[in-house]
Amino acid sequence: MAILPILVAPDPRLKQKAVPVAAVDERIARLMDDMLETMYDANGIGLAAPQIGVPERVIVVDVRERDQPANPIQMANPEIIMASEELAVCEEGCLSVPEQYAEVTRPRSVRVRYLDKQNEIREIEADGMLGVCIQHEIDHLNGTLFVDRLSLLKRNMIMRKLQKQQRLKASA
Ligand code: GNR
Ligand code: NI
Repeated sequence: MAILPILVAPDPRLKQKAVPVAAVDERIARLMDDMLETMYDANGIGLAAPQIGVPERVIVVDVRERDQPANPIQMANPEIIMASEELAVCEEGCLSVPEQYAEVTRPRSVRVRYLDKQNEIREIEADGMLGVCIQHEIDHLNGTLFVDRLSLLKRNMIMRKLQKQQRLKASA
């Protein structure tokens, strides 16, 4: 397993659409494990392959509560096959937009079809934090960041703050 560096916006690789995997083979299974290790190391609850510079449709999530045992889900080619009409607002952050947070509106629950680590087709119904996180990760596969779902004004504000913060960090 390996901990990989996470790309930070405005890296152009975060804007590209990722391609489906042909199957979950040994290479993809290894990628899933490296992503999980990278996510845990960064204290994230989700990670998408484009965030580590891999343009393939693979995501990992673990939204367990504090003090609960690990509960990782690793998915290839995740697809939202149903979304509730009802919406919900959640405060989101992103490892690729570090230390910036904003309220994002999304469907309250989604039904997702994906390939698991054994290359088996699976479906889950996800709401709450799991639903938010899976939708956030699938957005990454389509080159979309949570800030792209905000008003232009809010997005520009966050991106300016992020770039200022990154400049300060680089000169520290
Ligand atoms: O760690 C993360 N926390 C988070 C909080 C609210 C909504 C979405 C997320 S996902 C984020 C990790 C990340 O950037 N995944 O792409
Ligand atoms: Ni993210």
